[in-house]
Amino acid sequence: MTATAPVAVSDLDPFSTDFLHNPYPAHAALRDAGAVVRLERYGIWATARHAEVRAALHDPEAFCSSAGVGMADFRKEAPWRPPSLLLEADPPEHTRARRVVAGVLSAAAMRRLADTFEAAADEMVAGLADGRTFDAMPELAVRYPMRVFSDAVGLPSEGRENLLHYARMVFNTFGPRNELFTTAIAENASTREWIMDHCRQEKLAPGGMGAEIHTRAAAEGFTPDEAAMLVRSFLSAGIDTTVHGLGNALLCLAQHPGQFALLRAEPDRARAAFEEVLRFEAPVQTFFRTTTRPVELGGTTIPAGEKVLLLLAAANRDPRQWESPDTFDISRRATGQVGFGFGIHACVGMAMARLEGEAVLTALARHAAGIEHDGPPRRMLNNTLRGLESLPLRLTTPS
Ligand code: OVM
Repeated sequence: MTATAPVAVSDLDPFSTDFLHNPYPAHAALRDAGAVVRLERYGIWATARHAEVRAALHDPEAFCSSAGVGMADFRKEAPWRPPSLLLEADPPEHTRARRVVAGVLSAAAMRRLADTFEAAADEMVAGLADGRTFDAMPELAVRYPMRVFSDAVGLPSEGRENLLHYARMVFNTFGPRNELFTTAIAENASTREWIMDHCRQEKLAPGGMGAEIHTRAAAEGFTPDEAAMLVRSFLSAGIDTTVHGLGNALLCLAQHPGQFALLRAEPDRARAAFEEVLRFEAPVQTFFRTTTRPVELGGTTIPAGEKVLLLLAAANRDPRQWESPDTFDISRRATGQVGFGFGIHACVGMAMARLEGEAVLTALARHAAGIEHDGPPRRMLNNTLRGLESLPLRLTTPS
């Protein structure tokens, strides 16, 4: 091309209350505005299309993570906590950290956890499937990962609620310094202390995944403090993501009874159904990258040192990629959804997340004849996570 194409601009704020309540119409507007859009309000770039989100995630050299994967640019402002050795790192450092954590979350490790995870889901769902009304957020979507994940990591029973407070804070801090961000970091000194304290080897039960991180990290040459930082990644990313994955699954199934009927008829669909939930209502909506050099994306050249917002949840509904993207359809092939990201930073815990999703959906298919709302769901607003605070449900029983 001889002439430079004009840059698409938008005044949308992807972190405003309205946007967070219902992002989907604005996602469509951003996708249609251009492959890459300049968000004037923040002086950043954004892409809401599947091909460009994937392309950026596929090129970690040009779209780096070490300057932070939120809006803040670590090259210009001090991060609010020491950067993650995993999430906020580039190769070759990232590669070493990833090797340690991936070893702990291997397919073999998941096979060892499967029976326990399935039994816990079965027991928990059976206890709720008696026709009474319950709030599915605290009583299932929160309770299940709080038990199985924390047990697997080897955390003590006392103080586990700190995991929820901490994750909510971490995911809010990927956004701009809006009210969600500032409130999140304001009064959480004791939560941060509890988390950092429980990253230490002495606090983690022998045989658990946390202890195994310490063993594997030492073998890779990491210091005990660095090993603790890798456990911090577990405690940051392991709970709230699955809480809202499960909550969003329950919401989708309550709102699409025909789809739950399909799942109930064939419980083997549980894994595919959970993947479709992650496509349709991605718990992690966005991540940022930072350009390391001038780089072309979707026909636009983004200069070096720029923040680029990747709207994962918008890519998951891009009609250029998906047929009837706004239809929740557990029969579709949702593989290729980018709710777990893509490339070298793709969710390292995704096998565990899928195990949890499959276990809970299988238990629902087994124990419930129907999933019915019993009051309006209430949204939890977060700069990064999409999920609910409250979800009043009733599980009807097979007659
Ligand atoms: C980390 C971390 C924190 C939040 C999310 C995440 C989705 C990772 O501390 O490494 O991945």
